[in-house]
Amino acid sequence: MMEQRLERDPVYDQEFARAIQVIEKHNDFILTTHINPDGDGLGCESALFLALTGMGKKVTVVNANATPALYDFLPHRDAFNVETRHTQHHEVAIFLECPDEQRAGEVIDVSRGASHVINIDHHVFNSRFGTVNLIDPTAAAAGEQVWDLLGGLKCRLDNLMAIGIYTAIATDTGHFKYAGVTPRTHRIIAQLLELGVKPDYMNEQLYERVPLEGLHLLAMSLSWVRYNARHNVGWFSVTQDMITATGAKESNTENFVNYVRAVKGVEVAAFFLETHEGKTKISFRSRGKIDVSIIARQLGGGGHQRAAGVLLSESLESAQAHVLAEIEKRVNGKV
Ligand SMILES: [Mn+2]
Repeated sequence: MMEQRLERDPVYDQEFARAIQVIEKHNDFILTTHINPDGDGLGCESALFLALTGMGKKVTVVNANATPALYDFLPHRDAFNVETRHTQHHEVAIFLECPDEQRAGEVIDVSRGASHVINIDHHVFNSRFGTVNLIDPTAAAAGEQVWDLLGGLKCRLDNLMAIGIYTAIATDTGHFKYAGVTPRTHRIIAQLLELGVKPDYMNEQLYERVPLEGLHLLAMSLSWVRYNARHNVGWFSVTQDMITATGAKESNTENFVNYVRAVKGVEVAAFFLETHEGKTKISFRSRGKIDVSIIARQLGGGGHQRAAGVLLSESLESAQAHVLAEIEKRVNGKV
């Protein structure tokens, strides 16, 4: 499979200028990101919250799910509300990393919840549901786009905003290792360091606060890794029984899948989490040849070429059977 050719939206600069105008002219904002929020969406929310409130604006942050404990160091995460449906109207809604409005859950009704909708995303496929659409698949993280936006606004950039943006970029790039990383990424990181962000502090917050229960869960689940006959697809699962046995949390499984992608010869890794609601959450990782976002989208999820996911309303066994068959078809060239 060919690498997707990534291009910035040709009208990006005009849309960027419109976004600045809309933000400067209005005072009442709501921010949201996709369901099961990650470091990119949450880091952007943290930085934007600080920037906009610093400009004297009223800012409400609402996500469909709670902030994972991993991100409890983010400045102003206490301002992140969890609501299934927010009914209050705001002048401007800013969506972070949502290829379509449904990815945010049903938090905001796009047609009624706000007069202006600013859609900031770096996915290749985006439905352009905003009244302003900042779509840039050449950005390694939405954090790069938000950093540009903050630069265009009349606001003072500070260390706390820089922590949010650093978190966004670091987590979306596997700590500056993935193919999406560009000279621009490192130029932005240089600016964040100039604002006082400490790389060792960020590393400790993001990767060195693993709860012991989480480590036990990792060990238990990794002992059950399976591979296909060609050894180019690897998968494993976490069941509710394993979570009970170890005392870990579902959120501790974030990034488990990367351990299997790291195995020599593995092109696609899949991780299946049996959720407490009896659903199955699947994370896909690819080494690059296979576009796992296609597999995820076909199942109703989304993501990027090398990292994607989906939540299925079916049991672990049932999900594994057909998802693995789908991966096998893609990897071994039957499609
Ligand atoms: Mn992202």
